[in-house]
Amino acid sequence: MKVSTTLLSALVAASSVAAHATFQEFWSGSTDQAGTCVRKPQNNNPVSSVTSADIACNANPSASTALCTVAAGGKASVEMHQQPGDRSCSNEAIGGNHDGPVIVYMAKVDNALTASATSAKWFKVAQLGLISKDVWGTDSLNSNCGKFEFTVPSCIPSGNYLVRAEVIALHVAGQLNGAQPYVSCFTVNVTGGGSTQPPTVSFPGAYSATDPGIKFDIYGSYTSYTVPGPAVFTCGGGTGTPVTTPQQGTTTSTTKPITTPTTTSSTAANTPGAALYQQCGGKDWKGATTCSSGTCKVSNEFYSQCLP
Ligand SMILES: *[C@@H]1O[C@H](CO)[C@@H](O)[C@H](O)[C@H]1NC(C)=O
Ligand SMILES: [Cu+2]
Repeated sequence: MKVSTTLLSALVAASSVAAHATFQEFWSGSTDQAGTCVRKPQNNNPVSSVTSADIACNANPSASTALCTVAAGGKASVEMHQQPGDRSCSNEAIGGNHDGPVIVYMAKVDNALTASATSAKWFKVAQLGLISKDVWGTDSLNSNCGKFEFTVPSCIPSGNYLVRAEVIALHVAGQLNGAQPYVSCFTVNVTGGGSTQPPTVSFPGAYSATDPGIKFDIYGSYTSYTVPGPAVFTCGGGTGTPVTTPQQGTTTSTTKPITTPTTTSSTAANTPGAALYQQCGGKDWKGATTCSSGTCKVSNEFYSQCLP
């Protein structure tokens, strides 16, 4: 069945409301800082485009009033959930078909509580793109109660930083401007650092709408995925790690081991059916194929949706 692009966009937009998500919480090592140092986005919608000002730290987020302390060379985690304040591990961190990379950047600033997101100079500290066939960084979030762990580079100077956490959901990214960025920034103070200034990029600026990792047909045939933006900065690593995640390769050393994501298949096995407006079929779809509400209707080869 052939549907117009406009209709498909409308269907996908309607389908994804319940599956949207926000990075909300922060961990310094194994210490839960909850939402104390987040510039919290107003809602769980994606940023409108990868070239808008909102791509830096989302659209008019609330001010952060505290700094989370992290040690240079130590671990930190950002945590994503679909709904405000809901940290339940039985709910997917980011739902349904919202597959894509997880990326973390940092930017040195004078005062993280007041720093301008669009003036900040960012370097990438971690990323997790395509892990293996049909397994993405977002599946790692869903296997880890929304958490994504990264290492704060040991050589960067002590002081205030913005941490920028991002998921780029790719379920409509085959269309120009179809990629859905979910971005939150956190305000942190790095202690015990060094004296290396990483090379930096700006947001907006680091991404373009036609980057291979932004305009990407997730339903096509591919064996690798190029995470957008610069290489991951590593102390003493010069050029950093390759941006392309090999399909069967190990992930960057900055990410925690991935438990085998079983979320999608277990969803299919354990739930009576997809909710209204959610996906219920399509090529390579592994989730529920029946609807708990509405009727599963084919939109196109790649997408069926529960409609009233
Ligand atoms: C950041 O950490 C340093 C080192 O512990 C400390 O001296 C400084 O006061 C902290 N800055 C803020 C703004 O908390
Ligand atoms: Cu969505």
